[in-house]
Amino acid sequence: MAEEYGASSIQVLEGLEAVRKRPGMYIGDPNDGTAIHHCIWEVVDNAVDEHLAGQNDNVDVNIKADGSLSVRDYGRGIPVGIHEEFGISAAEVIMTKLHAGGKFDNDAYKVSGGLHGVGVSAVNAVSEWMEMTIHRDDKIYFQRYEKGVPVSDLEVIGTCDDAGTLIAFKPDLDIFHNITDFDFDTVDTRLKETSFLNAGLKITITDERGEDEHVSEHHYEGGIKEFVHQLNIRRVAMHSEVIHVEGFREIELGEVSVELALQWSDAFSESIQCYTNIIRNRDGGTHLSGLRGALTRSVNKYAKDRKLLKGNTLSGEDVREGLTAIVSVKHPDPSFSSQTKDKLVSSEVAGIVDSIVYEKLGEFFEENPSTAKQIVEKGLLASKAREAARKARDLTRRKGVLEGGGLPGKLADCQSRDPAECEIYLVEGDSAGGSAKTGRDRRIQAILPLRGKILNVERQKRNLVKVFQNNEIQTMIRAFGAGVGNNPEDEGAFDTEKMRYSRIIIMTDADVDGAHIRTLMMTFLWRFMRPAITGGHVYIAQPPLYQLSKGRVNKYAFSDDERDEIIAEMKGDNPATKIGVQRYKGLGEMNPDQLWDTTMNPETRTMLKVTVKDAEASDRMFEILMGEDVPDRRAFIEKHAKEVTNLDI
Ligand code: 0RA
Repeated sequence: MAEEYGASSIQVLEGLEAVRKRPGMYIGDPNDGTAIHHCIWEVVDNAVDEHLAGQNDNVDVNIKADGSLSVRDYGRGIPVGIHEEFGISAAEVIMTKLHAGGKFDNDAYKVSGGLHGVGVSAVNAVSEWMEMTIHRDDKIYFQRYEKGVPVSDLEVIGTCDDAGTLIAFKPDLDIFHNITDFDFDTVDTRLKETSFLNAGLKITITDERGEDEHVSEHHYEGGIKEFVHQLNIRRVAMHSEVIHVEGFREIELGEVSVELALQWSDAFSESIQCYTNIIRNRDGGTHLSGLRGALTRSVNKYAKDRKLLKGNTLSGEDVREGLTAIVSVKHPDPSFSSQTKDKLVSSEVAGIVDSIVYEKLGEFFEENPSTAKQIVEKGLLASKAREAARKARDLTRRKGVLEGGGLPGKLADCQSRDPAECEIYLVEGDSAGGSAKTGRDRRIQAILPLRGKILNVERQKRNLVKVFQNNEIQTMIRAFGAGVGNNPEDEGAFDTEKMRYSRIIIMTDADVDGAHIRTLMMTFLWRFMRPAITGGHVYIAQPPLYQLSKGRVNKYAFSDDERDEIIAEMKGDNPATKIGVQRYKGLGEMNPDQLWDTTMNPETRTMLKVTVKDAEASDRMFEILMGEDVPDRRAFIEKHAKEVTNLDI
C-alpha cells in the first residue's frame, strides 16, 4: 500500500510539473490573459457541475485585493474519504491529479467542462497557493497547496450545518506574465453567459480590489430564452415572445438533449451562438448545420403551403436575416474538431437537432400564423435586396475585367507580380498619396489614394446596391483583385488566394479625421472582405507624431513620451539647447523622403497588424460604432470616454 502511494505520488508530481512547464498546452496562453481567466472557468465549472447534478443553486466568485480569487459553491462538498487506489483523500486526488473527477461518480455527473477540461488540478499547479475548504457531514475540512503540492494534511478545522466547497487560489507570477490581473468585464461577461445557460443558477461576482466593493449578480430563471431576449434588447423584435424549443433523442451512449431559443428582429445580421455541454462552440458544427437546415425547410414549407412565395424558394441566408438564436446541446460524449472545442463534429447531432427543430418550429408556425407570415415577408425582402446586390456586384467585377486588366486609374501599381512580396497602401487624400508615390519602393509598394471619407457601409445594409456603385469602393475591389463578399459560397466572394498584394496597409493622418477614415475603411473590409482581416493581411501604418531637430540632426517621435525622451537626450547636459519640435498633423506635411524613412521603409517601419479575437464581439462593435442606433453609440462613448486621450492636447 505504502509503495503504491509512493509511485502514484511521483506520477502526480510529474503531472503538475508538466503543467508548469507547458502551461499553454493545458490552460491556454499565460501571457495574453487567456490562461489566467481560464483558471477561473475551470474552478467555476466544478460548481456548475454540482448545479447540473441538481445539488447547487449559488456560486459566489470573489476577486480579492491580493491578486487571489475564490469560488464558493453550495453543492455536496468535495468527497473527503480515503481514495482506495491512492491512499489519500479523494479531495486531494481531485486537487492534484490531472483529469481526476470522473472517477468518483457515475458517468452522467461531469457535464460541463472548461476549454480543455483539464480539471482544477491544472489550476492548482500554476497557483502560488490554493486553499480548499469543504463543508460536508457537519464538518469543515481545510487543506493548503503551494504550486500544486499539499503543505498540510486535509484537516478538520471546525463544524458547520451546511454543505459546499470554497476554493481560493493565487496565480503564480512565475507562470503568468504581462496580463496578471483578473479583468472584471471578462469575468462578468463570461459568468453572465454561464448563468444564462444554467437556468436558475445564481452567480454573484464581488470585486474587492477597488475602494468600493463592486458586486454583479446573474440569475435567470428563463435561461437561454432570457439570453435571446437580452441580446435583442436594442432591436425591434418581430414577435414579442422568444420562441423556445426543447427535445431529446436516445443514442447508444445515453441521451442527447437539445434546447433552442430564437427570435427574429429588424436587424440584418444573423447571430446564432452554439453550445455543447455549456461550452461555447465559436465555429458552430453539427448542431448549427442541423438548425440551419431545419430553419430553411420549415420556413419554406410554411410559405409554400400558404402560397406566399410565388414559385421562389427562400435561401437559408434570407431566412436567417435578423435572427438571434442560442442552441444548447447536452451530449454524453461529444467530439470536437480541436482541443479548444470550437466546433462540434459529432455527426448524429445534425439529424437530431434538425428533426426536433423542424417538428417543433412547424407547430409554432401553425399556432402563430401572423408571426410566421412576418418571418416569411422578411425573408422575401432579404431575398430581393440580395438579388439586387448580386447584380450590382457582378457589374463591378465585370467592369474590372472589361477595362483592360481592370486596374483603376488612380492606382500607382508596383512592378512585382508576386503577391507575397507586394503591398498596397490605402492613403487618405491626394496630397499624401503624392508623397507616398514618390517616396515608395515602387518595386513592391503600390499606392491607392482614396478621397476623403469613404461610404459608411454599416448604414447601407438595406441598400447594398449603393455600396457597389460607390466609386472609392469599386476602386478598392478592382485594385485588390480578389473579389468581394464574406460568404465563401457566393460566386466571386473575397478570396485571399487571389489577392494581388499580401498586405493591405491603411495609412491615414494622425488626427481625429484620420481615425474616422481608418474606421470607415475597416468597416468596409470587415463587412465585405473579412477574410483579408482574419487572414492577417490588414495593417495600420504608424506615421510619427513629431519631428525633433537639433542642427542638422532629425529624429522622429511616435508618442508624447518618446518626444520627451528624445528632447532630453538631445539636450544632454545643456538645458539651454532649444530643440525644434514639429507636430505632424497630416501625412501631407511630410516630404516623400521623410514619409519613406519614418513610415514606409519595410526595414525600419512599425505597423500594427489587425487581428480578431472574437468575431461576434467585433460584429456588435461595428454595429454600435458605425450603425444607425444613436443611443447605443452614445452609451458606448459615455462609458469609454474616460479612457480616451486626445493626441492633440
Ligand atoms: C466528486 C463527487 C461528488 C462531488 C464532487 C466531486 C464535487 C467537486 C467539486 C469541486 C468544487 N465543488 C465541488 N463539489 C462537488 C459527489 C459526492 C457525493 O455524492 O456526495
